[in-house]
Amino acid sequence: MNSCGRLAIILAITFAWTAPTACSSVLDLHEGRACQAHSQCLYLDGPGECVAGTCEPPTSSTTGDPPDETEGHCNEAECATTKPTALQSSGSSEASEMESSSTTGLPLEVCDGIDNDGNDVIDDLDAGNDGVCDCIRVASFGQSGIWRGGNVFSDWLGERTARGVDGLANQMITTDLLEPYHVVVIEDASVVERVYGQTEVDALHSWVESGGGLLTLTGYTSSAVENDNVHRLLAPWGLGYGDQTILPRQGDPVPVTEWVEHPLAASVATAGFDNGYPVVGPGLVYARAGGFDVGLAVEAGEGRIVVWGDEWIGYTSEWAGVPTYQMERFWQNTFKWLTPPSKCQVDIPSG
Ligand SMILES: [Ca+2]
Ligand SMILES: [Ca+2]
Ligand SMILES: [Ca+2]
Repeated sequence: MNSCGRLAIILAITFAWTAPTACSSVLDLHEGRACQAHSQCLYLDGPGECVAGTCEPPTSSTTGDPPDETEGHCNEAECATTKPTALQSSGSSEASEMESSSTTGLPLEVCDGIDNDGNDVIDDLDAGNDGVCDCIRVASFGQSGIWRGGNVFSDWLGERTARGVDGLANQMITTDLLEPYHVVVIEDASVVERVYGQTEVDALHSWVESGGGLLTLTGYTSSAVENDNVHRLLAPWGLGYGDQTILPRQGDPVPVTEWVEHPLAASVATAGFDNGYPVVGPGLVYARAGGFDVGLAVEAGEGRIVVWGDEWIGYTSEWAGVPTYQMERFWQNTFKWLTPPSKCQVDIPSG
């Protein structure tokens, strides 16, 4: 199958087969991406391979014969009337599972907005067993920080999901723009070059109350106006940040070690913090450090909000070589809790 057919498959699966296409090739979700294991290479036609640190397509030995066009692999009409191909990855054992499921007729979960396997959870797929739903849709507004290495939303999340994050930067926040996403992250909102308008505030408020998951970060610049824009977005819930910066690092980042029992804090003992702001407003303070509230969990209508007082957790270097920090688990918990309970819920592996 050529590249056009591959694109047809993912478009058909993701958007419930709304895009008519002609057959031509297999979609390689992680073609050419950096990897450390086969499980990080997601392909639709079977498990990919991690060769010399780069994802490569499935070999013929793992995929078998090219799929017949009548088996849901080509155009809209055919895919809509036959069983879709699973978003599959992660080694030969899972390839066997896919074959077994085809044999028994049990449907496989795919990223299509439908509960294919009938377990009452939509799109609960984690082929790599990395604790992050492959089908999760995440968008970020604002700008990532530059003070440490790596961006959790682009590299770490990209390796664990089919779509990674859509960086929407300074786009206008509208109901239509937000609609496809499970989780929205507000990064440095002081750089969007405008004050968020009331229609944007209302759109985000409505989206959260209808089941969206919102995460806000701060502490990027220590500017007096840094929080003005994010405060506009959080105002409908009376949430925000204090005025004074707190907890600058003294050598190492300040360890956050006070956690309450909550899914966001499960198996997390320490996270790092450096020069952020205290969180304020009605909600559950789930993390504290140095006498300050630094993490707030809020249930808002059918949606959820996490207000975190710093941006330091956004750098993947935050946990690299620091075994005393459980930042990876922090993020697995955060994406899981912010995702609606009936969608994209996958188990987080222990350890
Ligand atoms: Ca399901
Ligand atoms: Ca599904
Ligand atoms: Ca995953």
